[in-house]
Amino acid sequence: MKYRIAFFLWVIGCFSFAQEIELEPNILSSTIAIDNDDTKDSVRIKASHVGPTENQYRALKDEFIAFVHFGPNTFTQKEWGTGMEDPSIFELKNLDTDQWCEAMKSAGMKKVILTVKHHDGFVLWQSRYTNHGIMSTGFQEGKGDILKDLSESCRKFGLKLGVYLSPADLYQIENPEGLYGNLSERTERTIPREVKNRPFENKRTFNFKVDDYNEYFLNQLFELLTEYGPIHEVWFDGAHPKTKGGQTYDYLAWKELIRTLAPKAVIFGRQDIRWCGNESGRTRKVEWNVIPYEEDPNKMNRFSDITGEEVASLEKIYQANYLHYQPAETNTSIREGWFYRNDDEQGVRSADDVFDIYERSVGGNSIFLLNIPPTREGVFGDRDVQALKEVGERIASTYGENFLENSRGPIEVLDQNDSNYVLMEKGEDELIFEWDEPVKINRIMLQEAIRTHGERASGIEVSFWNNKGWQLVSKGPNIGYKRILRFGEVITSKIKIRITEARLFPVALAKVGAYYSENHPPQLEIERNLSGDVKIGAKLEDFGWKTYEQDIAGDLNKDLIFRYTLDGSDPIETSTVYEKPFPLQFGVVKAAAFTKGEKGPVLVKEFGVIKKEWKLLEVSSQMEGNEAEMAFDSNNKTYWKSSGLGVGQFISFDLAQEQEIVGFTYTPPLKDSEGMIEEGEIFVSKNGKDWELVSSFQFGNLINDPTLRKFQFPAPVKARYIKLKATRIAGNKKFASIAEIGISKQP
Ligand code: FUL
Repeated sequence: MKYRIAFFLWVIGCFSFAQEIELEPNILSSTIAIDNDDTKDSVRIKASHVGPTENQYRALKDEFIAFVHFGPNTFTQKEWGTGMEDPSIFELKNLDTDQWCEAMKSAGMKKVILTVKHHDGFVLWQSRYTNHGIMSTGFQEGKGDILKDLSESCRKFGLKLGVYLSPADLYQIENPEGLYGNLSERTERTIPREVKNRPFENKRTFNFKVDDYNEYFLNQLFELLTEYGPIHEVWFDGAHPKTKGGQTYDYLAWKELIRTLAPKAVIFGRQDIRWCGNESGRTRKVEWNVIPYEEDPNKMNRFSDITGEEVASLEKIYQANYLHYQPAETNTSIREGWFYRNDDEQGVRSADDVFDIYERSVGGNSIFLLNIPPTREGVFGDRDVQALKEVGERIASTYGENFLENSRGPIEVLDQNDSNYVLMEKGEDELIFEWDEPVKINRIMLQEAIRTHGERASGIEVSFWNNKGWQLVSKGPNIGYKRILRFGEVITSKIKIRITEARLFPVALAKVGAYYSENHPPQLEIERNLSGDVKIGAKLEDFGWKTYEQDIAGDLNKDLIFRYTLDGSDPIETSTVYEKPFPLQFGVVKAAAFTKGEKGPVLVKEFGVIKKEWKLLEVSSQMEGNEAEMAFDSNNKTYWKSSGLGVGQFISFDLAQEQEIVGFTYTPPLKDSEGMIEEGEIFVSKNGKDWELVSSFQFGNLINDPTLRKFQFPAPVKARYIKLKATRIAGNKKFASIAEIGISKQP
């Protein structure tokens, strides 16, 4: 029953006022309308009374879930199909959905969403309503059903199941009898449409006034939601490679069907769950899940993507007509691409990277949806399986032990019951936890009681007791479902959590945890730019698809320090700390990463003379986009490539001044094995005209190991001009190429 409550609001400045609004205390609504006479303060109060539905809450609690993109694209190695693919290209011979589930379970995932139909329109289940799918392939003589196998494996492994059913449908657009945009009338239709000899066990029927494509879509939804066990998420993608005939979607009819047949399912891309706005796994710095709407989202038929950084700040919600609870799903792929292509060129994210995204997304008030695309053999690839396993181990080893459980602190936030909470009033906004023995921690996790009090905290601080006083270790912008704060390791016997600001007090804290994440010093990368400045950093993984910011040396491991030497000795605990790029004429840099008590591998890098003033003298030939200057631009990724046949090709350049040199280095292009110089000759000159052969050289195994090679001259020589001529190309390939050439001097 509703009753009136008075909220006494303290407004910035020194006056207060009271306002009465009708809200049910502690029974939240997932949508609240803003009225004409609402003020900024009453809007803030309303925003603090918007909370998740039971389904949304369960979806949030799943935290880490899987996406599986599988279909004709897996075989054509494309990201988007055309809809014109012959189903026989889907040459699946074996399928092991148990292996998928085992790998997902090992990562700690709770749900899996399969692309039962991607934009190409090919279906992975035995639909009664199309032949464009698994039924027209050789897989199990056309009798196979990937969703059925997956649903059985999910039951076996205790995973929830979801379906991605693409509204865009190229097969239905392109084929002459296709239903998409065929300009058919909206008439009364009964769902499911009967199909001879294919009765449904579920006898429910629905009547909707819809056109052909919407009927097709509803019929397929009916199959998916009644014949594969409980479905926990229905994923509607917003992308459309093509549209036709002004086709619209009767989402309100789809929704009625879903709510009836899958009462536990959340709907993605419509009002239940929203896209995070990118595909790279990035979570906004502040993610509020109370979203401003112009219209009532419960009645809307069309939803636009919510993108940009500021989507639900106070300024935005003050302008809303409706406030609606809608958590974000942070989505990305473990591979470079949503579909599997191959194992040699397609990169796989490291466990470090996935764990970083996990902590930011789950610990940033959102759900983490990670895609793992199966191979053409119907399994998850080895590298993917390994990364998932490592991530699971990392999550379990970090979050498996909550040090606060052995502390003295309020039981309401320490027990396993998320209905218990501590109310933190303004002015009484601190919680203190104490241990008998000091503990070592570098993560704090906080959760608000969003089901009863919504998301309110808008400023949090964590401090630890350093035996003299309180020392601040971390701040956060909000909490909501969950906030994970990461900081450098502290050893302490007391911590304090403070709510510094809130959209409304009291803030209800449901859970607090303190954890330790074991970090290992990473491998390093040392680079020098054209001007001679040396930069040392953690080696970024070679993942070239939609990365956001790989953060191995940042937030993920706040204790990381890089130390280096320039005298040839190995870096130790007291060596120079790397703080910013430093100039180096030439010489050897040795560096290693240190975290508390551990030293990473030592990286040694030798630099020749600075190339800033070098000039090209002559080149035998060059390809457009692979010009000769790229051979000495201090960038390994760009390279010179001849346009003429490799043997006999040469490049010569001016070092800007005469100097004594002792050798040279050759780096072949990393990703182009076309012109690796296996044998050649080096000449020097003092005037750029008369050349003297210094030596011939030879490098082996370049194609398999395309890394820097070093050549020492028989004796030091004085030179201003250098010429390198290729006399043999690795693998007898066509051209000659150089990613980087360096000139060495006597240290
Ligand atoms: C996008 C699609 O176009 C991609 O192929 C993929 O399915 C991704 C999850 O959503 O909109």
